[in-house]
Amino acid sequence: MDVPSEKPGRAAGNEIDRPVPSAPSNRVWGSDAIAAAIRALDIPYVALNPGSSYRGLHDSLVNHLGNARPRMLLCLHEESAVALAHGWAKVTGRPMLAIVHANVGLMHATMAIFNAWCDRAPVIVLGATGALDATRRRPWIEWIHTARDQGALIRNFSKWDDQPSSIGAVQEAVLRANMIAQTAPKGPVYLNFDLALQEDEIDTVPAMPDIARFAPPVAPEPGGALVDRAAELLARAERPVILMGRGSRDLEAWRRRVALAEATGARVLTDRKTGAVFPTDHPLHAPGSAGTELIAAADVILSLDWIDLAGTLKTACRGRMPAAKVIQVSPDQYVHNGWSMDYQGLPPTDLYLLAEPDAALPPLLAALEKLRPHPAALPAALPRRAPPRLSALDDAEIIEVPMLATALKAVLGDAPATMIRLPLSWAEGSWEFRHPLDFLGTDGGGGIGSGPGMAVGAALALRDSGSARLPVAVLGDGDFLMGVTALWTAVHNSVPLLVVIANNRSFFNDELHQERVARDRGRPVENRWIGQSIRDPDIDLATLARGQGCIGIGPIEDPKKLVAAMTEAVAAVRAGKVCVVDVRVAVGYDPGGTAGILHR
Ligand SMILES: Cc1ncc(C[n+]2csc(CCOP(=O)(O)OP(=O)(O)O)c2C)c(N)n1
Ligand SMILES: [Mg+2]
Repeated sequence: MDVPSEKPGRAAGNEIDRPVPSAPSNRVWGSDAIAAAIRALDIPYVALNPGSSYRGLHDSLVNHLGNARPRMLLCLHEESAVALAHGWAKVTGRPMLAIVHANVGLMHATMAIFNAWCDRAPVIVLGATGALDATRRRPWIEWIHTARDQGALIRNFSKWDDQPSSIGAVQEAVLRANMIAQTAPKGPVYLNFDLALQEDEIDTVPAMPDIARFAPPVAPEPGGALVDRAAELLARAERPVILMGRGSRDLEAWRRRVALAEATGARVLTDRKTGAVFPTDHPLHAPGSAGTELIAAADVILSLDWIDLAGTLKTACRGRMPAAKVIQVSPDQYVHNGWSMDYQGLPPTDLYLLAEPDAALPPLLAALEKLRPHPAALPAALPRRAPPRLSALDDAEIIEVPMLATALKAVLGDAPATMIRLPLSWAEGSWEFRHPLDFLGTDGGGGIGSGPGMAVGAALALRDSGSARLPVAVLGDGDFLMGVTALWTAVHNSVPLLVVIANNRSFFNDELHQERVARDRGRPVENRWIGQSIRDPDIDLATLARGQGCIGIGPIEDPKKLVAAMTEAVAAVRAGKVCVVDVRVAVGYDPGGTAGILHR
């Protein structure tokens, strides 16, 4: 039996899981070359759950590279590993690595890959297969974990996959994966390494080509007559509306979006499916509840990669074609395929800039400035909703979801926070977004269970960037319970994170669906909770958190105790801890809320 000569463990600071150094040797294996190719990407972490199909690569990452750049983030489920990488990408815009075992590991990872695909998030997933050469396969296990075409499992919702069959081909595949994942529309890619290729001894680890010569392309700026025409339409518009959809976390891009709105005087709608792209307290920002009316009355609609433009227009215009001229700015069509309908309906488009909005704004702004050198006069802000006042917590019997915002705000004041995730039950207007990192959007693919993993990945990226922002994820109890073990990875790696659970003890979204069906069919609506409610026994979520080394607070049921609970939690996170606050909330959704506008 191998006995480690030194206890595995924690060194100072972030340097944990440090391996005992290997004795000097000239012997190298294929997986050392694969690890060296991965190292060239200079990605700090690889989130993984182990498996024998990549035991060669695992050894190389630990013993050849010394578990540094990339350093392993052990996850307790493959879905969390990919969700971690997705959360990281939401903050940085760049890919993290995830490794999943042959067949079964990839199968566990599929929903998270689908979420990344729908969210247009770059993630590099690595995996393995038992030797494709059948004479080299160990009996049983390597046969069940070998598939002729493993990438087929996820090909319909990933941008590219490969199974390179030589070390030279591995180098090229790693470089190509890095480029494709980061070329808009961004998305997940998958590389599958043959076990024999990993485990064969080789003479030397070949040098990698200069990575700078294989950088992802810079997003092209559109130009010419199309941009001029778009600027003319916007300059002449009397009732323009901008639908601000997908956008980066870049502050300059944020300022340009504000400048565009102010140059045109357009009302701006935002969507909670995407991260913060426009200040929600700007006088031009319109609440989602005003969306239908604004869109129906608009004469020009500018969509900046708005998710589901066709659905939004259809709902607002009650099934009719919009009277407004529609300008679409989006590169999304490049990844539409025949399997996934996440491309949504086909929107009527009068002018199409097949470009990333962040790249289209500089030329569009320049063209607008020539036509309209002075910004439009700002109209009065539309009426907005606000979270309940702090005093409401003293009078209430039961905690309503908007009170979570009230209590958090009371504790945080103006200190910066990143709302990594907000639950389905979150009411619009509860929290203002004034910076691109104030909110990171949702899961992308509507896959419940991604919340905890994405929260850990995003919190890690915030920690590593030296951000003073408090990382906060407000999760539904259903979402939390499906992905809860992701939190162990945060504790093990000392990633501060606050998780507040809007615990209605139900998969409540679906209670509403059952209610609707029962109503339509004249059946008893009071049965809507059966097969939906998570009670008898009620789950003690704080205990699940404590069991993994987090600080667990709750269940909090009394509104008067909410501020004290949040105060304790925020202090714990500021001291570097992972803290979970289980808040038992009233069932119910905000009618105008959730997806921001028009979607349910
Ligand atoms: C993987 C997965 N399973 C099931 C669903 C269907 N679904 C959508 S919302 C939801 C309920 C989520 O519960 P919770 O996170 O507690 O939020 P709540 O609706 O209670 O506010 C479910 C089950 C889904 N979207 N994804
Ligand atoms: Mg719930």
